[in-house]
This record gives sequence, structure tokens and C-alpha cells, in this order.
Amino acid sequence: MILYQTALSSYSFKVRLALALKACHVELREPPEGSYRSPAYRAIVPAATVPALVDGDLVLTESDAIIEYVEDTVGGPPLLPPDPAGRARARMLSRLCDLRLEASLRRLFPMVAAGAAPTEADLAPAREAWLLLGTLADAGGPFACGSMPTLPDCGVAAALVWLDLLGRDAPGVPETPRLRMWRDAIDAEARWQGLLHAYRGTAHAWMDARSAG
Ligand SMILES: N[C@@H](CCC(=O)N[C@@H](CS)C(=O)NCC(=O)O)C(=O)O
Repeated sequence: MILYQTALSSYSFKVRLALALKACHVELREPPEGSYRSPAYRAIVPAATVPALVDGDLVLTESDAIIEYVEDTVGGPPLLPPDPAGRARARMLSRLCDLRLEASLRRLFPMVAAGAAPTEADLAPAREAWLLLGTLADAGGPFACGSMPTLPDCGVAAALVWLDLLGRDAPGVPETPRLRMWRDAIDAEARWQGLLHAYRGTAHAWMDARSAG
């Protein structure tokens, strides 16, 4: 299997976190000609987004679809709960993470790219989304759906890197104990520590270059 991805892409990082939970090694490739907008990439991946997984004739985009394909075809620890209600809740949390938390953060990138620092007001939608996820997650935690990381935790872990980074100059309301517990569990997840460290470095370098410029 080949995963087309870029080092900075948070959705690519989300998939790499899922692969790490499965101890599934795939070949990582950057889009040809260095861009997901290149004609050469579009010829392989018509949707022209990263991440994209290629497995023989199958070309998949959409991070959740990729992770569910890995879940269905690769052994290792389950990334979805066993029961229908639990699976539906995991998918709901993952969608909410993508559509509310990640999307709110993504809207700030042009501002940061232009050299401005997001204010508390700019960050409010993302922080509200994070609070919402905390109220909908499994109450006992520490992860979204209980004691082990599953599909939604991959997106949340990636988004938290950006929530922290984009909010570094804007004090926010303290997190709830449930969110603190979730965040601590993500940080302590042994299969993620190296990846998180490296990705934080990549994200910080991007942010610092924008702030300096
Ligand atoms: N819903 C997609 C979003 C993927 C996405 O937007 N990826 C960004 C990079 S993080 C991208 O490829 N953007 C290119 C574009 O939208 O033209 C997923 O879950 O994989």
C-alpha cells in the first residue's frame, strides 16, 4: 500500500496516527512534482487531495474512508468499537472533529500565512468544538470511546497540535477535566509519541516561518 501525503497535512497525519496504532507499515510518498495540484498527482488521485491510499487498483481519498479500509483489511487493535451504537458514535465523533474542530482551525491558516496571530475571538469556534467533543465523548474516557484510542482520537490528536499552536498567543478558557484527561491520554500513547513529536516540530516550523515573515 502507498500513502500519498505531505508532512504538514493534518489529515495525512491523522491517517499516519491510525496506521501507527495498527503497526501497519505503508510506503509514504509525496505527491509527484511536489504538489497535490500537479497534473501528475491528479492522474493518480482524481480528487487531488492528500491523504490518498493506493492499494493495487484501489485509490482512496478521505481520511475516514482510508482508516476504515485499513480497519477492514489489516489486523491489529480495532479502531472502531465492536457494537453498532459504539461504531456509529465513533464515526459521529470523527465527523464532528473534521467538520467543526479541524474546519474551524483550517479557516485560520490564511490569516497566519499572512503573518497575523489569531485572537481569542478567532479561536472561539475551534475551542467550542473541542468543548463539544468533550461533552459527547465516552464519559469515563480517557479516549473518545473508552480506554483505547480509536478512529476519532486520530483526528483529535492531529487537530490538537494546531489548536495549541494557533492559540499559543491567545489565552483561552481552562479545559474541562474530561478534556484534560483526553489530552493527557493522547500525549501518553506510546505508539504516537515519536509521530507527535515530529509533527509538532513540522507545524511549529511552519508557524514560526509565517510569524517571522
Ligand atoms: N476530507 C478530506 C480532507 C483532505 C484535505 O482537505 N486535505 C488537504 C491537505 S491537509 C488537501 O489536500 N487540500 C488540497 C485542496 O483542498 O485543494 C479528508 O478527510 O481526507
